Amino acid sequence: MIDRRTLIKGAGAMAASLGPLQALAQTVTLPFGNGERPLVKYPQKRPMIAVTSRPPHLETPFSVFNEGVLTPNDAFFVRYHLANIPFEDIDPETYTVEIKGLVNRPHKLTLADLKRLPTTELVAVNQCSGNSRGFFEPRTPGGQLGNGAMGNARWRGVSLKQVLERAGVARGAKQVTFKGIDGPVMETTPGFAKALDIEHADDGEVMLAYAMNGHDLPVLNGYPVRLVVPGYYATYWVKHLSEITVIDSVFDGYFMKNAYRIPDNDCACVEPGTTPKATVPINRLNVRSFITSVADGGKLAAGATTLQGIAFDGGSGIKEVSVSTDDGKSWTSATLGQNLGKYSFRQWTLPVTLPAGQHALKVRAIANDGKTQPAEPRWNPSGYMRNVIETVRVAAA
Ligand SMILES: Nc1nc2c(c(=O)[nH]1)N[C@H]1C(S)=C(S)[C@@H](COP(=O)(O)O)O[C@H]1N2
Ligand SMILES: [Mo]
Repeated sequence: MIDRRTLIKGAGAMAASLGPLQALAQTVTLPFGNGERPLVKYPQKRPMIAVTSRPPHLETPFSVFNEGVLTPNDAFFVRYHLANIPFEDIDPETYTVEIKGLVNRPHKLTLADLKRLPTTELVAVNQCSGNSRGFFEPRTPGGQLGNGAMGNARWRGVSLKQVLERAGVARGAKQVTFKGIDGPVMETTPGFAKALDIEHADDGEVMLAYAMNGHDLPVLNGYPVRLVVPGYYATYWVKHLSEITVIDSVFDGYFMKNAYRIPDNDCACVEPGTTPKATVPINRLNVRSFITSVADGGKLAAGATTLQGIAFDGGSGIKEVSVSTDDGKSWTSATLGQNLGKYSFRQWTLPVTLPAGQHALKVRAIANDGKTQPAEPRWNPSGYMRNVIETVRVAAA
């Protein structure tokens, strides 16, 4: 059960902390130009890498991804677009999600109503479209993120299909839009709303999640309920979900029509510095893999060592992970860890022997749909969807 007093206290502390940040003395340096970032402490979070403070935008320190295949709630990254986030108004007893528009029975669901509906659960990666943007060359505008704007959690809630069925979708439905309680500070700024095609919304996997890794969602990750869109970029995972609207057209809100769009081609890329001719809304995650057991520029003991990391894609699942310890000249298959489902991080390990000296380690994943990672980085004007084969330079001594 929700401890209401704890929450209200948490929300109050949250509101207070949204003023001046509680900056810690430590900083981290991400491996690109102007990469120095302060570590900050927010309620319910361990020290996190600060990207911006108003609204809060926090990146997960990368070493967290080596701790386990699920990202702990207190280390999960945070991103908001608009600065008016009424945390202090969130009361689990009065909170509602409204379902309206082209439905036969428009109504509001309380959190208790939602929790009475059949439960669904899955593990899925929530990754920001701009994760790793800081590595783009030439640079693109937006948060200059390292690789920590992603996380993998076990989500529990109610399928959107269930909620739509109970409301009774009327004829002519084309899309479903989603809005949270946060909004712009100035009325002229567009609100944050997203849309999915009705078939996608009704696929039985898109979820109204009220739990994450067995606990309530942290306030900053969308308490008390958020949308989970497995396999899709985080921009669709609307937090503090409060309005679901079925519409008979393609939604033309700013965050669908103008922002979060990618070049309309197979690579979602264009010649660096150029503008795409046509764009589409960003959608499925591409395949990525990382070494997590040692950081770029790190040190290892010479001799036998076991490399470890993660791989994931947009929902076909990981078929194979290969590792190179000689800058891409030769590759060896890694051992895959437990399969937590096709939307989850998949852990991998590989024992290697590294003689004393400098080594360029690389990791590459192949997904079940046959897609793999490019050897050269791809570019688009928004700095989205980086998935180049990553290189980690280490010194063995
Ligand atoms: N209500 C609300 N939901 C939102 C956003 C937002 O600004 N407001 N940003 C989206 C984007 S772009 C990202 S990357 C994810 C981040 O989810 P997280 O903060 O739980 O990590 O939330 C998504 N959902
Ligand atoms: Mo994002």
